[in-house]
Amino acid sequence: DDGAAFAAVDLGASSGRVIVGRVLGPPGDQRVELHEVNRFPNTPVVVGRRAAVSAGGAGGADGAGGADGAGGADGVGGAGGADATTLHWDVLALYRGVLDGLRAATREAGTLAGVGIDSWAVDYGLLDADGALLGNPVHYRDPRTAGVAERVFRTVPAADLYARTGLQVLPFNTVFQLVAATGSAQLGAARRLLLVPDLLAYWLTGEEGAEVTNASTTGLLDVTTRTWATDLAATLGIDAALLPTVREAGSTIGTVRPDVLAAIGHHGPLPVLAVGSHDTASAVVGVPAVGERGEGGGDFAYISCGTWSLVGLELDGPVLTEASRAANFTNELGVDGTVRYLRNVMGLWVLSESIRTWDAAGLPADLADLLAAAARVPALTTVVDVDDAAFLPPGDMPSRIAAAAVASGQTPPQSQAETVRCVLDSLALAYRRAVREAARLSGRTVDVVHVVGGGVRNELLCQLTADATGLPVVAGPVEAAALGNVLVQARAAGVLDGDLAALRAVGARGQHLRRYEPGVLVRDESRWDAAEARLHP
Ligand code: LFR
Repeated sequence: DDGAAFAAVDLGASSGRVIVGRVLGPPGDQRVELHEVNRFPNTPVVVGRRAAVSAGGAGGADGAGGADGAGGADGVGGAGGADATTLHWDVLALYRGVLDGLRAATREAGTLAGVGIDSWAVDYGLLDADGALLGNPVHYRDPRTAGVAERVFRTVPAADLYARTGLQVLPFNTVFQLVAATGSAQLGAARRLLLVPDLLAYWLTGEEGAEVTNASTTGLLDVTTRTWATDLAATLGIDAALLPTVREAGSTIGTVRPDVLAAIGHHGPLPVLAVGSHDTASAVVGVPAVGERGEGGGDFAYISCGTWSLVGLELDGPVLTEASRAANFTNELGVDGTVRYLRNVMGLWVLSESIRTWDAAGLPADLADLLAAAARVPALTTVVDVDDAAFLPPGDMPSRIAAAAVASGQTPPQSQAETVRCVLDSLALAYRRAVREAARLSGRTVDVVHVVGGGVRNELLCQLTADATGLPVVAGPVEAAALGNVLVQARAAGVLDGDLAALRAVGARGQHLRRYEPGVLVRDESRWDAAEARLHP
């Protein structure tokens, strides 16, 4: 028996992939086998444009709209004039990669039982009244949102926003992007906003909607009712009619259109199933935590480690305290009514952007070589606060790391190896901070840390994470998001059943997991506190 086959589309900030997931084995002993059938680069593109003369007009309430001239369509880098640029996603290239992948998946599986789509969060496409896409989606790293959050807080205080949405403040939250775009011709012509996975699902099926896990990253969703905060949108001058009906993971979005079926060579109906469409939500489903909670009766923490590192806990309900807000913890919604209580740590972006910088300068840029060299650098020589907003935009990363070291009174890294080691030590330090704060703020005890995603391959980082958190780390799988995507589809299709723990037990079977014990590279735990004190004296 080949088992039912599902296609998982998983789009990350640097690449997209289509993975066939088969559910194999008899009931009670089922497992999932993943096979990647297409991988394609996700390369953002900078495009010049004529800056709008004035953003005013359609702006929202006082200070939130573009009427003060500091925001709106003219806000990018404050440039103005003809040299304004925007950083875009190449969403049609991604859609082509999806179609190519679904064709390959069909060839491999014969018949697919479902398709599920997840991607990074917050970004969206706008449709006009004919359902046509209005321009390429803007990348969340585009600087158009600089200073927007602070302006919004003058209309709706940060504490009120948090009480309602439970969301951490990241400059690129959808709500801030929309306020930045207020008054633009494009937003004026828009009739529908679809988050990236929902946009691709719309192209496959013709059905519009907003899957709730990803909708929870917009800053426009009520974290308690899991529905749009339409009054909040109105207060900020955002047309709530743009927002489509919310749907939960596990529901059926629709069936693939006949023309698309023909294009991918699939015979027979093919349902598109809603999964945790925020990649982090699917990755958390894919965490191979077995047993009720963590190992010793406490909770498991997770680090979904890719371009970003999402560090936190799975909870039954949100934590909306002032202490939680001050610590910038987010309550993103998870599958099955759960809350993903976590913080965004800047992640492997800091490393990959350093390598990109070196490569462009003709310096050695082989990841494996650099990691091997970094392993020989003494631990905790230099640390930086990776969560500093200075590291968010694309560009020369090593210089920014050096500047941050100097600003905190440390000697900057003297070589590429020292820079890489600084990044890894600093990430581990940030994980320590986030795991501890998540536990403290939610009143939980953590006894194991699961690392999933591409970071699993970085053995030095995994070991440092165990050392820094003082907890065992269980690393794997790399493709946790695709695994969680397939598990939720399989349950929706009736191939699996049970709660998240049951799905995780299926997902964990047959995974090659690696365990790292704490105290191996840095034996004395207090050294991490000393390093922390250099950053936050
Ligand atoms: C990870 C992720 C994060 C989100 C960031 C931007 O891929 O989805 O969860 O904060 O990308 O969308």
